[in-house]
Amino acid sequence: MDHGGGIQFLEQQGINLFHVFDTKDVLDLIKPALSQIDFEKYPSAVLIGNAGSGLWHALQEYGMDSADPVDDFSIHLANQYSSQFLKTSNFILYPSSYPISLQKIGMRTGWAHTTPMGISIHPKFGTWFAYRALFLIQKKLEKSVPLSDQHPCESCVDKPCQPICPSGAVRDIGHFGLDECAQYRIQDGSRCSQQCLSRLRCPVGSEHRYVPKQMQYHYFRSQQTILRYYGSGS
Ligand code: B12
Ligand code: SF4
Ligand code: SF4
Repeated sequence: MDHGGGIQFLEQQGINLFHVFDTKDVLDLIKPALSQIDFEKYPSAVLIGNAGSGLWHALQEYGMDSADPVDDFSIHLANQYSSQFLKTSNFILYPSSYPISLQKIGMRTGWAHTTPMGISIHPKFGTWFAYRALFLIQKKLEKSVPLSDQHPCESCVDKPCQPICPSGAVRDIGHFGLDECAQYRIQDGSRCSQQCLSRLRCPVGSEHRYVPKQMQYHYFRSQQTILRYYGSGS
């Protein structure tokens, strides 16, 4: 189906990852978080994300004056795409407080694979991507065909992301130590307060690495969340 120019609009704003699901195909991951809605009304679910720095530059144009600029901009884009281009209503599942695992939903697109450092990897963009919005729409769109590219970590023989991690959190694929990482990040003198050394060492998609201000923004915010979860550290 034609998205009424909506995909081009999103691309211009730095949304370069886009996947349409039949809602029934992701219901097992969504429904436990919000059973009260009538899913029959929403036949399609759209997942959008950004890779690289395009969205960051578009955000500077849009404005960063709110408390949560990236999330607010992402909601704005999801709403514009739904109402202006598809002429339909949506129900935003993310950003929100619903406990829905974007990483698990992302795996079903075929472009996200599990790494030793937990964060998922894209065959082209490496780990330099994030999910920006997940929303249900009241229109049936043609579902996207999942990518079938090879998992980049399987052909990465040396796995340089492992030895560089100072907390020992980066082990085998699917066995990331989130607690060790988080505790290390908030220690005094941590080398990971504003960056992830393992992520920087991964060769896949390094040309799509975030620009310094973008990296600072995301690492600062996640560090604040870690401080709320794990206390103020030593
Ligand atoms: C809460 C949260 C965190 C918390 C986790 C605290 C905790 N133990 O609960 C903290 C602050 C630690 C965190 C950190 C990061 N996060 Co985070 N996080 C989330 C968030 C908002 C919710 C997770 C959740 O509760 N899911 C609901 C439950 C039902 O699903 P779940 O899969 O079982 O959830 C667990 C995992 O998601 C895990 N988790 C959360 N973040 C991360 C990151 C990694 C690398 C791993 C292994 C696990 C993990 O914690 C959850 C609870 O146990 C998700 C967005 C989302 N809605 O999925 C992003 C998300 C998972 N995080 C993401 C990212 C990028 C990061 C950071 C790299 C951010 C940064 N720049 O520092 C770091 C990674 C860790 C590191 N190396 O420092 C991305 C991952 C994208 C990708 N490519 O895979 C997500 C999907 C957000 C997004 N918009 O794309 N995060
Ligand atoms: S360095 Fe290799 S093993 Fe580590 S995340 Fe990158 S591709 Fe995967
Ligand atoms: S942020 Fe630092 S401690 Fe955490 S995984 Fe990356 S390199 Fe390891």
